[in-house]
Amino acid sequence: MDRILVTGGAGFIGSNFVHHLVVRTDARVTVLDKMTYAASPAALEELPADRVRLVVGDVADAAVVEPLVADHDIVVHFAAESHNDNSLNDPAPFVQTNLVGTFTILEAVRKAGVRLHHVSTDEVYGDLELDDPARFTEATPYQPSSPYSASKAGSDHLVRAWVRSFGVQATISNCSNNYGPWQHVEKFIPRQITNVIDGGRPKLYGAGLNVRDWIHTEDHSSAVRTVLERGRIGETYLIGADGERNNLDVVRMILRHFGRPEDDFDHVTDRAGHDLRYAIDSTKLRTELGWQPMYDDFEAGLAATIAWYQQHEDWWRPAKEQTEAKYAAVGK
Ligand code: NAD
Ligand code: TDX
Repeated sequence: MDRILVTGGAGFIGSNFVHHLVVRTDARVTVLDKMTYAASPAALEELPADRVRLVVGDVADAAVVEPLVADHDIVVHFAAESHNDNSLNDPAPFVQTNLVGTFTILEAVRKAGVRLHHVSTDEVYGDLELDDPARFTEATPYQPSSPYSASKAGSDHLVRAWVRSFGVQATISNCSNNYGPWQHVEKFIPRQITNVIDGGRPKLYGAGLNVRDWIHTEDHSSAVRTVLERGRIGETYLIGADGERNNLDVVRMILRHFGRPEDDFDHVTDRAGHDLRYAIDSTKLRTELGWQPMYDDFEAGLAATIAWYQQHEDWWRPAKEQTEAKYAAVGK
């Protein structure tokens, strides 16, 4: 039975992955999480105590990380500061957690000889033009735009260097934009859903023509498990589910779902350095490792996500007011 250490396992995607492991494998899981504003203890409730335990700690703290890593067979590294807008307001925690944290994890797996999977983002590749037929592949050059994506790009480079120079047994995945339950209300889709539930209007940055390649978080989890089980050490796999949509279309879809007029939204100040389009070509993951997404109908996945937010107001309500106050302070 594998002992798997999941960093950031109380966050949006990490907690989904922990549930996925409990249901789909017989692994014993330790979550290492600093429990920042982005963590959801509620997302880990009702998991079997003999399969999952939570250690509260910082991935950049070697005194916590090294003994913990040495006690596991695999580390899956989700922990990160994850929100682009926050990285524009204050980049410091992004450098600390995403770079120093990943460095600390790498040193620990190097010393203990433990397998690592590093979870990263398609944002490391910068952006594409709207009419560019190209999509990102594993060979696309890195060109990150924001402090967040630059810190994730740096973390990927550290992992590759530790593989090549020290023979660390690691894989990397770069995934597109996730949606689904438990995503913080600072992020685009939950922010707009909860604005509409509150009788307010969605807030679209700029013209809203920016394209994101949406994937359900369950599909991200199944892809990471596929890489753990069948991925080749030292390789990178792009994860995506052919879900390109522009932000305006997503806002209109949400408004339609609630029976509100399609133009019942506000244009607000655009994000500085706002990436135009992300698009993933996941052929390598699909053909080499045989992975396929389960959620191929975005509108149905979005409707289920809206229903989840309607049913879990007690979870998101405490974060909503403060999040909106932060946006209002910068005209968003
Ligand atoms: P999230 O912000 O919802 O969760 C991050 C988790 O990490 C939180 O539980 C937080 O408490 C924890 N954390 C933060 N700093 C920590 C530290 N120093 N030590 C220990 N724990 C710490 O993020 P998410 O959206 O679930 O993203 C998880 C990972 O997936 C990140 O590495 C992110 O870059 C990557 N990713 C996210 C997306 C997306 O669309 N959300 C897409 C591709 C890749
Ligand atoms: O209120 C909003 N209005 C708006 O138009 C917000 C919060 C966002 N947007 C736009 C910006 C983006 O074009 O929506 C799009 C999605 O924004 P975010 O949810 O902030 O995601 P993004 O910046 O694309 O990054 C996400 O995907 C890649 C995750 O937050 C990252 O962690 C992941 O790496």
